[in-house]
Amino acid sequence: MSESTVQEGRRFPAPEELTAQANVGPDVYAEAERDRLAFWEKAARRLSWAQEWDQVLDWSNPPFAKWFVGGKLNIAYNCVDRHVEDGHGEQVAYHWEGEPGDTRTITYAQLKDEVCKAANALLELGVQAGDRVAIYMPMIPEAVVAMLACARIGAVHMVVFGGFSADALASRITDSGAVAVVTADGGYRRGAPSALKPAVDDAVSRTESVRNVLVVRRTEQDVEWTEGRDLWWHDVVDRQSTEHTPEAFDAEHPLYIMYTSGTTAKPKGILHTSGGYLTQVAYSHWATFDLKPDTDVFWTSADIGWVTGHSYIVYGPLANRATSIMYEGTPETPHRGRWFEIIEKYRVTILYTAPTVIRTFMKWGEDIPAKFDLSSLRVLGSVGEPINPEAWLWYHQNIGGGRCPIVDTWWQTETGAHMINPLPGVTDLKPGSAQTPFPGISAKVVDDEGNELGDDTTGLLVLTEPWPSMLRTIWGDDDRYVDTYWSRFGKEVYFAGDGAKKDADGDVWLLGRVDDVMNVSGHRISTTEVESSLVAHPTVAEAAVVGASDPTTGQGIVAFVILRGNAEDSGDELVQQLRTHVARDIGPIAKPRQIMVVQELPKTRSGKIMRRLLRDIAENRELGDVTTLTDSSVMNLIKDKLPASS
Ligand code: 6R9
Repeated sequence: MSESTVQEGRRFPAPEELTAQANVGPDVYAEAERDRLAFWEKAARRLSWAQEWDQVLDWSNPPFAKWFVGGKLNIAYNCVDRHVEDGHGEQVAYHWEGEPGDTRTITYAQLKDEVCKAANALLELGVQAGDRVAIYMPMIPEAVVAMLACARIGAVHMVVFGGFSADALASRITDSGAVAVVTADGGYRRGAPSALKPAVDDAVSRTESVRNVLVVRRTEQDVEWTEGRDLWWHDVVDRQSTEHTPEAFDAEHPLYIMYTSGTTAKPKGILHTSGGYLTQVAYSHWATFDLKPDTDVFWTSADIGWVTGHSYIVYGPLANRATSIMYEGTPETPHRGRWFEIIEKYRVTILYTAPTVIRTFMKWGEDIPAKFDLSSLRVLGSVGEPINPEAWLWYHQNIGGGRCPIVDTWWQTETGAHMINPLPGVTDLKPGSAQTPFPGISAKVVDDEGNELGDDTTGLLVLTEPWPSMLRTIWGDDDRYVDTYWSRFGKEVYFAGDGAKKDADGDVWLLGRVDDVMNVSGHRISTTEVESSLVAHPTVAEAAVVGASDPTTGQGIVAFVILRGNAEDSGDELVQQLRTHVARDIGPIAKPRQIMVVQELPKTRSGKIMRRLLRDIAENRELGDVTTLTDSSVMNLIKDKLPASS
């Protein structure tokens, strides 16, 4: 590797050619500072409104915000129809690449027809504005069509990542009260068809609200069929009219629910609404990536089951009339150069991915990207966790050819859109730092009392002003919304749950979660959720889970379990059983990397498990302060159980 250490103060200035033509210049910060609401109002005017708002922001009842009060718009019309009306119907919306190598090209005109047909189909099934629709799909175009069809008729979509288990799907269906599920027989993963329909059958059988299951045929696997409930997408959608007149909905009409892990075992249904959400995702997509709709080919590598997919595969890019790539499968199928092949084939200009992927590419070696022509790339993005300077430099050099700015974007499911990130034609980049609050966003680093910190002092990240794409509540649980995000420092300060520091230049460095939420490959998983799953296994009495740093996935899940008195410790066999159990319960991404069977867990006198010590063990460190333990000998007991290698 050419560079292995980051030199203090090393900067990467914005490339001159980019600066000269950038969508936004340095003045944008001052403009937003002068009048934050006028700034967001101008951003909202980039959309097409059926009725203009009377008030930009109503913050009279914090933390319950209303943006663009009185305004009306249709989200799908903004993402699709208006581009067709403007004469861009022939422009490609998505170059879709299936994992086995099949491809589809979908223009804006075609997308409009498909969305209208799907909207008509949902209406025929009795889905009404405000109803929730679960979407459990592989990365195929119908997933986007289903989302937009919901938005078009004012139904609230609730996408569940296809890698989640039947249990996870069932609890989300129950919590949201979904009336329909859109799914597929399966999708392709790692070179083989992977079924989805069985999980839907299992989940729906345990819920009350679902009337219909709409199934896209993708893998042609055999599926079980429940007459009267299950319908093939091609039977119901294909025969519909391509005409559907979009109705304008209130700016605060709910658009979607996305579940995310919190500090308790019960995931939170983050609710996003329409006008403010689309305003900020569209504006941020245009500004952060310097998106030029006529020439760029944009690729967000996420799954649409995550917020990154919602905001930057679907809503942002479509609102900006981007041409995007959508890829179904994994980076190593059928070979480790697959992504680079896609970049070369479609002349991708902007790539948005996660540090965990970059680190995987690093592991595989720089000779793989070197075999492909990546010269079309001009801007690179990162999201999901802090990008270590090492990975930043590798990304910059080996994928960006040393010429592409990297925008490291800090944001959350809750924030809906980018919140802290450099702008490619403006900011002198600093590897490892997300740097600057987005124009119109106010972020601070504070101590436990809420006092602002600077000069490299570690504290908590807070957002001090509401923003258009903020979550509006937790579905069905306003109290939890207030408690989780808006109570630590009062009702007008958003507590993000991330540790951070500001350096002497005022640049923000994100330091990971401060709560019991792990970040595995950029995915949030709660320690409590995994603990609950382990304890639900008949052999386990007690479990403690920590996120230990992992060179590839950021954090890896390490579990410590105490067995029930009558359970036999069969060693490896039991550990494998437990790992599989968690994977089945929550999803493969929650499968612990390591499980250690122990006699005791380290606890404070008040009975709180000392995760810090367990993390020391999991990361092979010297133990920290053990003085608050009830019994410090338990740590020796645990250490005795460690594999000899560590
Ligand atoms: C978009 C997304 C949110 C959590 C967030 C933080 C971490 C995301 C980051 C980052 C440092 C970045 N995170 N982006 N940390 N730098 N650029 O990932 O949403 O799945 O809700 O996760 O991810 O800890 O609080 P979500």
